[in-house]
Amino acid sequence: MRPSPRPLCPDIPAIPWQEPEPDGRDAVWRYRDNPLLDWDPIPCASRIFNSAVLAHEGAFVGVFRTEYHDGIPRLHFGRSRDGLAWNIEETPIPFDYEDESLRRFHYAYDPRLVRIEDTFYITWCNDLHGPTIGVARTTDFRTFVQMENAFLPYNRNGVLFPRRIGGRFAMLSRPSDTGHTPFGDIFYSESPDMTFWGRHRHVMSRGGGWWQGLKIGAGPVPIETSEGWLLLYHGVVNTCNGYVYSMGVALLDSDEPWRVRQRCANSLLRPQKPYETTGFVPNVCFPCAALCDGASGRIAIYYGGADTTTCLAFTTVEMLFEAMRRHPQR
Ligand code: BMA
Repeated sequence: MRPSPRPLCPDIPAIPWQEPEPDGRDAVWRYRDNPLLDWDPIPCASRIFNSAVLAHEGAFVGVFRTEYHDGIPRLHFGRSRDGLAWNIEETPIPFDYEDESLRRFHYAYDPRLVRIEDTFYITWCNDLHGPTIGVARTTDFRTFVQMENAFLPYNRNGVLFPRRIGGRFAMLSRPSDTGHTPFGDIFYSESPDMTFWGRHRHVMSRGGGWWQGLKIGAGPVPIETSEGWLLLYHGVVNTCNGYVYSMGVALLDSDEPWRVRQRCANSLLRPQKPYETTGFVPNVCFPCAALCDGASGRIAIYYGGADTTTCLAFTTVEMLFEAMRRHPQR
């Protein structure tokens, strides 16, 4: 018998968790009290969604896509004791700048948050005369330094790996256009210093099942396992009623993550509940963060619902592998 895949990540004893329903058939199941954040979550904002969460010092921290009443998204910092109830700051993260020319703000959205060695990095969709990948670092969640944008425009869904690979920082991203991009595949890039990015590799393309026929983009920071990196990602189909965003999973090679080892042909989470099908943009499940407890293999996925709500869903390392085994994409 093959040994079961082991998560290679720190333990999070306090990871938010609910068991699936006894008759549950799905590899991913929703938190029963979703959404965590609903309309008008803080006075300055009508919606908080597509946000990033990390376990930190026995509790949880997050960077939140906070949509103001002028419709412009900004990044806010938040804390939670249990990963469920969030205390989100009333003002945007006050970035310092590594270089003064970075001091321009038009919008900031879809953050990801990762710890690499002793530093925490935020990546997000930033404006550089069109969308690209903004990067910032902090060591204490008090002082945040915005660094060089990773790429030329146009690009979205910049997701760092949680450790160096082959001695270099590594990032997934999705080259795009200036608007609602009707195409898109996932690429891999490396950097020796978080400033200069290169050695770009193609990772995987849209296509296969219709749910991911239009475009795909990396979701949460990849989860390291004994078999490779588990990548949760979003896939989009263009329907006669607009784009529909679902979530899928693939396994990337440990040392050469541009090589796809396995990929599930089916979506694992599709817009279905009212807080996913109805909102500012209907029919969106958009994962941006996943906590994984190394001891149990439990995974808590944070995703945006309908560009309006912050939601939570659960799975395990084992169940994601099982889904890829049962429904392989060929
Ligand atoms: C994408 C991004 C996401 C959003 C999605 C659906 O292009 O802007 O932030 O959730 O569209 O509107």
